[in-house]
Amino acid sequence: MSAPPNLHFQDLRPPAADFRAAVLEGLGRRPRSLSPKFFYDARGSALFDAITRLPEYYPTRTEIALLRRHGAEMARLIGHDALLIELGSGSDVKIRVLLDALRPRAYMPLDISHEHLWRSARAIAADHPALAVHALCTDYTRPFALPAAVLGLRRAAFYPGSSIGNFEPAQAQRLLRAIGALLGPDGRLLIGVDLKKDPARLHAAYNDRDGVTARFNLNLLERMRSELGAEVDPGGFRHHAFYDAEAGRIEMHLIANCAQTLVVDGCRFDFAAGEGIHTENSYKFDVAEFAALSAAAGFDTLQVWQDEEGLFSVHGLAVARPS
Ligand code: AVI
Repeated sequence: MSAPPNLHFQDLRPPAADFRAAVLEGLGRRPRSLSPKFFYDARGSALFDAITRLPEYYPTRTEIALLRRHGAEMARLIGHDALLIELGSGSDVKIRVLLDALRPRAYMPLDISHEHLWRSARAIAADHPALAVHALCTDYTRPFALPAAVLGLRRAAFYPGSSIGNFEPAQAQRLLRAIGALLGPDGRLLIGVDLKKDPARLHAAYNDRDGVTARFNLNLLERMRSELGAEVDPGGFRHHAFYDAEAGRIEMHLIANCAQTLVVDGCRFDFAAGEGIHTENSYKFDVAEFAALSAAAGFDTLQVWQDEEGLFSVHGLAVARPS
């Protein structure tokens, strides 16, 4: 299918050299770690989509139910005719629930995964011919410019999925502040935030029975092999995820089953059995805790929606006026 006339697509995806540099740096430090943003190559994005459909992974369906139930209130908070920027848009399921209620003038989905973004932006543009869709393939933690065509519009952002929890609190605060600066004085932000809960429930969500999350985690090693020509045996590592209640976060690691050597660009990285790479944190919040984080980043909380079980929340925020 060719691109619909209302779709504008800009490809500013990070160069492969970024992944290479991050791998060399991340494997060289102790403890070894890699940013979770590297999960999302085409296969990783497809595996993440599969995660969102797992019975154990409650966040996606709970957030979608909140969007369905409270979409009209959320639209009132955002207002019509805005430029709607979606961070980490991934698949288009969530925005489709809101679009009819929000009636934005222009929609700007941002995602690091090229195929994913292309597919979903094209489908949204085809189904909403009157909506200008300005898709931008980028790492949204880096500064980016808005297209000239949307500069006069009032701005709002949608940041679903609790991806904000994949950042360290200080980084999350910086990112929220940057979003506020982009949105400007009348800016509104709808953000999905996963809540603290029974650790057993959290543990199950990141250790699904079918092993999809394990494949998602191990795909990082496949990606090193296919993109960087790394010498590594993904079968020599296993997925390890647990909830650290004190830190309030899920941690994911790749652990060597027995002694392993990983070679990238002629650099050798030796792993003893049980040694690993820290691949993700996923912070969980209380509603008040997240309100404090967003306030520290310059937002006022206007409204918070959550499900009856208290699993997940969507926060409606406004850029605070300088006092
Ligand atoms: C994208 N992000 C919010 C997911 C999460 O739950 O932290 C990524 C994920 N990792 C394992 N399962 C899902």
